Amino acid sequence: MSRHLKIAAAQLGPLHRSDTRRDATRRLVNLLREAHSMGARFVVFPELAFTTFFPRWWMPDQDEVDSLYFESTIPSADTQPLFDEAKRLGMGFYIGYAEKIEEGGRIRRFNTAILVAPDGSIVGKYRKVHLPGHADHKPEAAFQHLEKKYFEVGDLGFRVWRYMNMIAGMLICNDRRWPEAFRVLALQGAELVALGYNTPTENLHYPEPPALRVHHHLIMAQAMAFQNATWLVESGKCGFEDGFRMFGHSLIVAPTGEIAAKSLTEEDEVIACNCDLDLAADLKRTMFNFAAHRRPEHYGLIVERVGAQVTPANE
Ligand code: CDT
Repeated sequence: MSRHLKIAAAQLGPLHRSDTRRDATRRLVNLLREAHSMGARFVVFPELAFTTFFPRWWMPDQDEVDSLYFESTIPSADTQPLFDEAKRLGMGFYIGYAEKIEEGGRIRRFNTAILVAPDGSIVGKYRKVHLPGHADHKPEAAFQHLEKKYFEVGDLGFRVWRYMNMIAGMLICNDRRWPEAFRVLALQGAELVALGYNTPTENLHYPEPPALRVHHHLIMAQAMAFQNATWLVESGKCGFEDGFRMFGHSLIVAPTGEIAAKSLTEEDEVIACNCDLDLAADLKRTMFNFAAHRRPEHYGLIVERVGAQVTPANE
């Protein structure tokens, strides 16, 4: 008998700088209830889901940044209602937040996601590895993308968990552009990858049609799911946050690479799909039977070399 799990992506519309964590939590609880009413048992929320996408702002006062945007405990008094409601409804979820910890006598900050079980326990944690953007102030730019200033590179690697009768992995936003991240999860048998994102509609670096940015988002999701024979659930925070637009297009992609569900708005919106977790099995047995077909003896450069180096012609 095949395994099915009804999974939802709960997209968030804009959160402005004036919105509090309590405001965000209230909306997340509403989305959770809506997902439950649609029959979902697992919900994927966005990256940095309790606050506005603050890396767009240059803020020199780190104490202010910490108090406004970072969580030193999860759940906190403000975010607890989401955890309580999920437990009451018997639902699991993925959610992203800005994590601040004290370790070895120093403060560390990560862009983090957790997997929460239907009993309310936190079963998995992932800290974002691919931090896009820059660390310096670019006053000439329309907005900043300061993930390299506000976060350290994640130190927990790419892991999977046995969770809700499946093998689930986590990634965060920019990770979705890197095939290596998906492949490391797939090599551990991932059947589902959960991913939250915040993606500006405008390209910070050069002019680019917004439709092209969405096109890249969609083809990446379809390719990563198919080539790694996994379900992929991507949930965005979107719309105009204090005038800065981010695109929606949250989606659920089947291991066949087909889009099974996609959001239509740039507001709070839930999409869901009854996912056949065994759908990947045929692909994992045949075309993407890694054990039979991969040739890692020829992939050495993937881990030996970071940036491209051009070999002189014909050598
Ligand atoms: N949040 C995040 O990682 N956003 C990036 C924007 C890249 S442009 C500097 C993304 O890949 O969607």
